[in-house]
Amino acid sequence: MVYQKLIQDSRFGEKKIGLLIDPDKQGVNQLADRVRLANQAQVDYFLIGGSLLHRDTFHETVETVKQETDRPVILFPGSAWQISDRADALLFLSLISGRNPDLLIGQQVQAAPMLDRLDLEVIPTGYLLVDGGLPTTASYISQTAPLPAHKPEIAVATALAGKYLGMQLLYLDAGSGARNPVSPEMVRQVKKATRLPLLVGGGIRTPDQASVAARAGADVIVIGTVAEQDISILPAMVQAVHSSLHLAG
Ligand code: 1GP
Repeated sequence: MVYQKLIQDSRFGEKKIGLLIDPDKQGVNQLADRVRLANQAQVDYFLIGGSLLHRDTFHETVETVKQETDRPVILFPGSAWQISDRADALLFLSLISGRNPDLLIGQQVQAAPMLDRLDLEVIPTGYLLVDGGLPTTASYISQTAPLPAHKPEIAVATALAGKYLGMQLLYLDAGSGARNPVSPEMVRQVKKATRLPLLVGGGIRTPDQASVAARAGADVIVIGTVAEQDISILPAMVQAVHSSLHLAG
């Protein structure tokens, strides 16, 4: 089970890296090569999803990634139709930083009957969008205001509310292509307050930024854009994350 592994790694302070694959961004042939490179680089997880998909390649993308890797494949759905039982788990996201009822509960109601029929691990996830210095596709499409970057206390209150609502995982996301990643101070405070497994992504472009987030308390660093632009950065990113120790506090 993916969640059990996340919990275990989090308890032992083992830092992991997830490669986000946006089904729109690459052809299937190119995708297979990229997944093989990610395997060689020792990427721990593959995440698949996007907040705005133009092309109908979602299922083909999940199938291709599953064929090419034995690492867990986790769905990170932008909407209720991004579901496939070929994946290992699905982040059942509620956008708790926003006040858009469709993304707090509407899409979830649409997805739930299908999830009930499938043999797919479902992980209740509190999803927090954080201001990354530029409007992102995620903030625009979701029609929500992101959390202010320099107000970790609001992130903490939101994350705690998610925890008390029963969410088992938190994802702090500055949004794909963010100018600034989530600050280490926000990561640190959210982790300290909730002690839930924590994914952090959005705008992480360098091994140093990945390491900073991991040391602040992120359990899984998610990268997308930087690897789309230059896949050869993966080994250095993985190495930076795997060698990071959590500076508890
Ligand atoms: C976006 O956290 C992910 O939801 C990854 O962001 O594309 O900026 O790496 P980047």
